[in-house]
Amino acid sequence: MPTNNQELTNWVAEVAQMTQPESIVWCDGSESEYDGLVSEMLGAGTLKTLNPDTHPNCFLHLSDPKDVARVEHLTFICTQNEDDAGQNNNWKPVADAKQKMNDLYAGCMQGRTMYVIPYCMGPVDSPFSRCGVEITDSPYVVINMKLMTRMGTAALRRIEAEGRFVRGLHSTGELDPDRRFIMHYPEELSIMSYGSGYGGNALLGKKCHALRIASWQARTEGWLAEHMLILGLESPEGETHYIAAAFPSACGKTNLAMLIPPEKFADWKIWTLGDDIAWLHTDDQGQLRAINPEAGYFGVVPGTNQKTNLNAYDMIQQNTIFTNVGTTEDNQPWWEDKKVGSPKTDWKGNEYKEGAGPAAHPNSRFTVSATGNRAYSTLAEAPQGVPISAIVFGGRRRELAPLVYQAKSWEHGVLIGAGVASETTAAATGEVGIVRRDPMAMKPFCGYNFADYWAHWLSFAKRTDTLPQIFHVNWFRQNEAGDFLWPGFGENLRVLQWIIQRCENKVGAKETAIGYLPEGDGLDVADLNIDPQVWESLISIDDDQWKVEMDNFGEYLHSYGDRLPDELLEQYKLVRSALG
Ligand code: GTP
Ligand code: SPV
Ligand code: MN
Repeated sequence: MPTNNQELTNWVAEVAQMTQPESIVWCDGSESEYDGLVSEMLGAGTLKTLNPDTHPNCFLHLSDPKDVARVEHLTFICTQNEDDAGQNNNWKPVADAKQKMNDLYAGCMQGRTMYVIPYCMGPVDSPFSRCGVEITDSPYVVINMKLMTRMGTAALRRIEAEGRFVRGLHSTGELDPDRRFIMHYPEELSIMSYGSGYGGNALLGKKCHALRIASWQARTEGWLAEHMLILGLESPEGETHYIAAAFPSACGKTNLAMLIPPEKFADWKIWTLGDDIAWLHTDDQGQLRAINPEAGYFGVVPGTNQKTNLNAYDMIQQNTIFTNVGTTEDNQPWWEDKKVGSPKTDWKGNEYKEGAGPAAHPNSRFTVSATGNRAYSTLAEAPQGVPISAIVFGGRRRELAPLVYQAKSWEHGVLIGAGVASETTAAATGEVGIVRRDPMAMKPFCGYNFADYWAHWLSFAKRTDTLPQIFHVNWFRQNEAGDFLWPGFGENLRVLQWIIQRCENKVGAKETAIGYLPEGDGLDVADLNIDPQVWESLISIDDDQWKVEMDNFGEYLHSYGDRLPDELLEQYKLVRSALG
């Protein structure tokens, strides 16, 4: 065995005995290993080459049509006490869950290769990074992990030095939704996944490790693991502020993290640190700092075009794995709102027929190394991370939530985060467009009881008095015809500028029951020609609607019973009574 770590050696042997693979491959993370796996998959037909002239080194993978998104109803947190998982999670007793999974795993890799993938979430030389090992029988998982994480020999050396790692076992199984589970055992830092090859269910370093398991670890160790992008906003004077923002799945994180400023602000610059996950800690000066545990992007394809996200559009012209998009006549990838070309085949590999559904699945994805992004920040690899000036929560709300507002304090900001609600999207199976509560955009990803999680967030006020300001944004207000009221994308820069100006006390705001909102020309939109009435509706609140919202939110909070922190309830009462 190519490691001196006895625990890892034993575990690999145990898993092999249970799953009976034909062979075992220890992944070193090299380019040649990646190329070899790609060739094998091309030979097996599980990967197809895209047009090498227009899209060099790009490949298409089509999933089983019943395996195209996260499956929240089949995802479990397994703890000794049910209350530790909380009502925000599905729970199973540890022993029952293991029994179920071991039954599924018995002999499941017969005739297949078992890959052992050591990986590091975060820069390999950062004290804030954490390692894991994923065992899988899917070469698709290996090539995606190669692009998404620091994977291979360097990670294995760190595991050997540290002597600890998160264990993740994955098998594609039969892709039968009735034999599909994603189990987490936070008390022993392990994950078991069976029956899905889709991103969040199968790339165990991502949501399973870097959010569900890491959030648990973070609570015990005094840091935060969040569903957040990290960006740097550089002013024309060359000053950069870092912002971390949590929006639910398919609600705009990748797009914001790669934003290109509109012409009027062409001398401003956005740098991408991360597009999905942030690990936050306070340094010895009390400054909150963030690292991105990932090294690549698993991004939503539909909607990506030269106007909405030129950085992403250009990035995915080469060295990219596309999952579940359509193709054009000349074998280029195609998706809805690409604005160039037209589809010949759809995401099921059939001939595209107009009116018979989209060519690309609404949750089709690109996988690409972060180094392909021309706006990738040089500090994305910094072991100490970047200092965070502002934390932003957001959701997809066609009504109610204004374009932007600011919390009155850290504690009030935690209440705002806990109050996030958003319309469901195609990132998870189930109905789309239903508003549901999604605190801190972590409903599907918090590995423990939300009441304890909010208490953990609140506890940061006692660690330091230099915490970031907290904001809430909503890019998705619509009129009755379903048109977006705010242009979004690049124009979101204006909101980021307001946020930083508020952090520096450089612009006034109007105080309302829910927080501070823009006033006058404090948020610069004069040249956007937004109807004044529409603008007013974007930066004001409807007290009656908000009373209903807060009453619903209050019921939700109370459903957490005695574990709910008193401080959160106090904050809630302040806002509710201010609404009258
Ligand atoms: P996950 O990877 O699932 O966590 O998603 P995400 O939060 O990174 O979302 P992403 O940036 O991929 O955006 C999801 C969808 O929302 C895409 O189809 C985007 O085109 C669209 N979108 C992003 N930003 C905006 C915006 O400012 N306005 C509007 N109208 N749509 C947006
Ligand atoms: C999300 O659903 O929030 C994603 C994609 O970022 S997945 O990796 O599938 O979770
Ligand atoms: Mn996500």
